[in-house]
Amino acid sequence: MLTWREKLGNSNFAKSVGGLFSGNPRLDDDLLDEIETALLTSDVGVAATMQVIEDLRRKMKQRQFPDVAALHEQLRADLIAMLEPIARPLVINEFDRPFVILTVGVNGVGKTTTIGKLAKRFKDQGRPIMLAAGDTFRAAAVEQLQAWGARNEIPVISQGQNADSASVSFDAIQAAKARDVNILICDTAGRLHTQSGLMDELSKIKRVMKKIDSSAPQEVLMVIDGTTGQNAISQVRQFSAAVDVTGLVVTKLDGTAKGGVVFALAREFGIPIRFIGTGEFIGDLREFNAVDFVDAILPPMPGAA
Ligand SMILES: Nc1nc2c(ncn2[C@@H]2O[C@H](COP(=O)(O)OP(=O)(O)O)[C@@H](O)[C@H]2O)c(=O)[nH]1
Ligand SMILES: [Mg+2]
Repeated sequence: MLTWREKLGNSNFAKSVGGLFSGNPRLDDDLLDEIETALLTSDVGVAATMQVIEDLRRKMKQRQFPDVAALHEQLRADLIAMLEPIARPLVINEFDRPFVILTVGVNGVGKTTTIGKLAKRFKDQGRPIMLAAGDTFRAAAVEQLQAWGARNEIPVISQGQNADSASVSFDAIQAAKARDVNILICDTAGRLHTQSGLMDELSKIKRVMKKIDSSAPQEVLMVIDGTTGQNAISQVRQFSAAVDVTGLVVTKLDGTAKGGVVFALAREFGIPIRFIGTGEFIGDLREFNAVDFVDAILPPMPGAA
């Protein structure tokens, strides 16, 4: 398996922020300005960027940095500190039967792909798992999940295209209870915050789930495309208003995604990032970890061991 750095090292963040340190820069205000610009263009967002730059500026004024390497080290520490509070893994209780994960997000962000990756991960942990084909909007979506379930010997509850998504979820929780399944992951159709009917449908799915189990869904997992930049912020705001998002997955951080959006999300919402998606293959899902993430997108100081 590729390392985090091999997967995330092509990000715009790695190139623009990391690149500043490779040219033997001088320790001065210009360097701080350049870091500021690089953070902003990597989607870190204004608030998170200001927080980092102000800390660096203050410490530079106090002559706390003997050299550029020391500033680099502080930048790394500040970035890690920003992510540490939201790097909280998804904990699944053995005794939740089922622990229901409701997957939500905009179209094409990687919901169904992430469900496949998660299912594989949980199955490998020996947990009995079931999927619900709640994206009833497109026939292909139901088939996509069914085919995937068949290949991996994971049961998929579905009612076909155009079925009521809430009713699929209701059936699925009942089936999961009957079969003593540990984890049920429910897919949903992608939607935009402007589609108020579809946003209402999400709240309805939640309400219907609660009729069977008042603590369901145990996790509302919102999937975000890491290449969408600052738009991700408004997506999370809108979905949170409709269904109270409890965890995030940021996908497509392989390739040239800017990567900085992770910091913007951390700063803006404080919602835990559970996993990151680093490719189209089944194994391309990593539990989010602040140190590994920062060390992957911020190259080490050149010349440092
Ligand atoms: N490069 C890359 N592609 C991804 C990742 N996750 C999903 N995709 C691709 O994104 C596209 C949409 O994925 P899908 O799961 O159908 O999105 P959905 O509409 O949210 O269910 C597919 O082509 C996936 O292969 C990822 O982490 N990295
Ligand atoms: Mg889908």
